[in-house]
Amino acid sequence: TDENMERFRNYGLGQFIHWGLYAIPGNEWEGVSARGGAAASEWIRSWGGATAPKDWKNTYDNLYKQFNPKDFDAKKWAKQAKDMGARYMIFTTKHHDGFAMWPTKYSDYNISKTPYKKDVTKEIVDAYTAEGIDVYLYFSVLEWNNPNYMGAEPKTPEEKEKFQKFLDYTRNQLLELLTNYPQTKGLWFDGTWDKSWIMAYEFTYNLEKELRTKFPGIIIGSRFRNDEFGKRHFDSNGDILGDYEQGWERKLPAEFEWLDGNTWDCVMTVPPNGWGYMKDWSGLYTKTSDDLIDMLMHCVSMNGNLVLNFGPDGNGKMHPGEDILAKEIGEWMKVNS
Ligand code: JFZ
Repeated sequence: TDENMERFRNYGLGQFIHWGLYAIPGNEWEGVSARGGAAASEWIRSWGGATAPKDWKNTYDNLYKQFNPKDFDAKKWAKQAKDMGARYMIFTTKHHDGFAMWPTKYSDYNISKTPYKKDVTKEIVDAYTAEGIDVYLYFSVLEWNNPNYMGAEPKTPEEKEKFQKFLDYTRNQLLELLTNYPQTKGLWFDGTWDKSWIMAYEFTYNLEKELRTKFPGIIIGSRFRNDEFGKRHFDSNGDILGDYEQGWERKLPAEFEWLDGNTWDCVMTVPPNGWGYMKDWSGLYTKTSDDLIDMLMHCVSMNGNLVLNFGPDGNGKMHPGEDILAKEIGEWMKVNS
């Protein structure tokens, strides 16, 4: 609805939270820590070369047996986000590893099978909503460990059947999420760059309509539907896909004329790259609160939102560096926003 979109355009600052099984290794595998641009901690399962986890099916994929975040306190996170001045947040309900942070009926690979058992997504949605912070759900369509997932275009009848199962599963999970967590204001999609998803254009077109009918007012990011135009997420009429453009990732937009009249967000990491918990920030250029406030002003002056990422550890605690940034940004926001 126009009202919801108006609200979106006025958020300014948001908080992203990447939290999943990858928080446990924290960017280190058997003593090796990858550095630099490609070393995103949430990608550890598929790191290449010397830092690649050996035998990830028996190692990484079993991390859920250790997931027991004793320090997790959604109310504390929400209070911190509120004090920082965030008006919305995006939570990773399922990243590329396919592990669901809610007790989904459609896969066993989910939070209820961990020693922790509790539905962290519900706790997060409730706590942030109680603080008056709008909640958006991050959802990766791509899954590394799902035999029905296909990166390439499904060709044989068998492949087509499998992929159809995957599409049904995706639809079920999205309907389930929006049903379970009715306070959800919107969706932030990811992992839609593979050819198989691009080919599923009609499926996403129909599903987008279904979601809008069943959950009126839901705000859908542009990265849900993808097509051959790639990163810009336009459809063939040149119209932007979804309600807002999810186009800016770790860099600020400079394409002034193109942004005109559009609605967008820019998501930002503290380290150069890496969204999940990174134990060791040493030797990396991490952004300061001054850097981030400059970025926020840049985005807001162009009618966009800056969404600052936090990657809590396997126990549910924020990185100490993130605690400092949240506090410093909050102090600035109190005076200036
Ligand atoms: C994706 C994820 O792979 C990553 O782990 C993280 O969750 C991030 C928020 O999203 O990474 C991307 C996706 C798309 C682009 C760049 C990084 N892109 O379109 O430039």
